[in-house]
Order: sequence, then C-alpha cells, then structure tokens
Amino acid sequence: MQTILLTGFEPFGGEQSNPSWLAVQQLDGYQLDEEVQIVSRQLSCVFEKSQQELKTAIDELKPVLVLAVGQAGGRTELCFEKVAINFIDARIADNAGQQPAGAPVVNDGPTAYFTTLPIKAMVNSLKQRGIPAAVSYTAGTYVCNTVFYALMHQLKDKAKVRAGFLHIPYAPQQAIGKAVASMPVDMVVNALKLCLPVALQTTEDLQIAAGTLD
Ligand code: PCA
Repeated sequence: MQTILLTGFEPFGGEQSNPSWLAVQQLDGYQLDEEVQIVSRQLSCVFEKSQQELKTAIDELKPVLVLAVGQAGGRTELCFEKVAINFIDARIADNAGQQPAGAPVVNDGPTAYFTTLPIKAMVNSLKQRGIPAAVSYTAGTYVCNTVFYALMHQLKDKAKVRAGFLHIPYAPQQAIGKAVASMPVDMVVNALKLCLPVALQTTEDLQIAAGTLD
C-alpha cells in the first residue's frame, strides 16, 4: 500500500475553524484505489512546530506524494502554488505568539523551490469538472509558505516523492458578512479526490498557459 500524506492547519487569526483541516480530515483513511491510501495530519499554525510535525509525519509514513493544504481567506479559487520562498515576514503572530519579520525559513537554503506536482494538469482536471482552480505564483510569507518551503527542502534529495501546496478559500460560514469568496468544504474534498489521481498519473506536466500578467 502506498501513502499520500495530506496536511491541513489548525485555526489561526481568530477564526473558529480552518477549512484546510476540515477538508483533509474527511479524507483520512480514504483509498484512492486498491494501492493508494490517504493519511491526513493536522499541523500547528506555528512557524517552528509545523515544520517538525511535517517531518515527523513524512519520516513515519514515507509517503509517495505530499500535498499540504492551507486557508487563504479572500482567494476565489483553489490555488495550486508553484513556488515556495526562503523568507518569512509575518503580518500577524503565529499561534505561539512568534512574529518573525524578514527571516529565512532555512539558514543558507536556496532562495526558492518549485513544487514537483503537475499543477497545471491538476488545475485543468478540476476546471473541466466545473471547480474553480488556478495556478498561484505566491504562497505568501506566513506559515503556509514556510511549511511549503520546509516540505520541499525536506524532500530535496527524494526526487521520487512529489510534493506541493494548495491554498483554499474560506469556508462559507467564515465569509458571512465579509463580502469575500468562499467554497464549501465538500467541494474541496471532491476536488482532492479528483486531482490526486491526476497528480499520481501525470509524469510530465501540461504545457498550457496559466500565468498572470501582473
Ligand atoms: N493559512 C496560513 C497559515 C495557516 C493557514 O491555513 C497561511 O496562508 O500562511
């Protein structure tokens, strides 16, 4: 049996819940087929601790693929992140009260890593099913980017293990009164069920346009 590791985050920034965990939690133990099973883990919204939790999960589970998921309130689509940067600039403190301003994730690490997932193919598969999805070229400078960078750094010598990061919109209940986009958690769950097999099966990503002009 092969394992896909999905991670989601605990709530942060005064929210009662985090849709990333609400979604991936539902897929814990789900079998994509006879050979591939999903295991879901929650990460703390804490710069240092989240990296250790991620490493523990990877060492224990030895996944073939890792997708970390986080909330990006205000985004309108499922955003598959292309690039993780070696930079932390926290607009708000993490859940342990730490607020680094302009620090590296890994001392002397490379400036950035690209995801090793075929994100254009994944986005395409979702759009064909009517689910809003896009490639994103910034994962921000907070805990999500840190986890994404740490993930790619931890796996840099394990070329066979592909990994990436997905930012998701608020759940509908979080968007009440805020005039921002939201996406039902069930739609996120369905999207993961659709795009993870694509990620496993696609060795070369699609060569289709997906960028932004500004
Ligand atoms: N979103 C935050 C951290 C945890 C989460 O779910 C971010 O985008 O950095």
